[in-house]
Amino acid sequence: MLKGLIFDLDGVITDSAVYHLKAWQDLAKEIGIDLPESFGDKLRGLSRMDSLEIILEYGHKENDYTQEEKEALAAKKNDAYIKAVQKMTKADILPKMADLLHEAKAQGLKLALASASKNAPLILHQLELEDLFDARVDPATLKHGKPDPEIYIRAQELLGLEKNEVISFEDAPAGVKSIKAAGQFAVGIGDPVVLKGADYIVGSTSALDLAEIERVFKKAGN
Ligand code: G16
Ligand code: MG
Repeated sequence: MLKGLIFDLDGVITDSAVYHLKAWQDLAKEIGIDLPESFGDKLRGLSRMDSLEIILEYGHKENDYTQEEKEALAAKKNDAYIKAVQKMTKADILPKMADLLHEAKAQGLKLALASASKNAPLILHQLELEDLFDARVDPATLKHGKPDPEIYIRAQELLGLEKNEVISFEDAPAGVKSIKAAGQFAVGIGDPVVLKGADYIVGSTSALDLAEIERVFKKAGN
């Protein structure tokens, strides 16, 4: 029986990916790497340091920096990113998402956040959504990033639920892999080809319908 919903943040609740990409592009430019817009999709769901690594590899500069220098680069990107996030308001919540969260709450479902972002508390505050969530995984406490199942297993445990009692929402292939490796029902938001491992897929949050998702979840034997 369905008892809880688990959400990724970036790309599911709000489109912070555009701000991540802009901050990475500015940083990359400073060190001589020209990051195309299409790189944004590669960064989805990856931790800050994993994002920096793939950017340096893309620019053939992965061996040019010490760990300390890499941390300084990541911190610089984060400072720029936080400035952008501080301008976010509840108008930045993706279409239908606020309705879905409130509908779920009204049904008595528990809600958890499974975001790789260390800035998730600040973003939830800006979006005025922090009070809706019963639990939030602190990514600083995780050993592995997505696609490892750790973050979705932790979110489910924080809610005190079993894997067949939750539905998890993701926009990134790494995130869908993480949900499926955790043995949970995955709702993918985005391109069906890219998110093909998910149990139910919508093109965008505008197409989300909680009653329909619950119907498919039950039909799948949950
Ligand atoms: C998000 C983004 C990633 C970002 C990560 C870490 O993950 O999709 O691009 O690198 O958070 O963010 P921060 O640098 O703020 O800690 P998610 O899991 O919310 O999609
Ligand atoms: Mg995401």
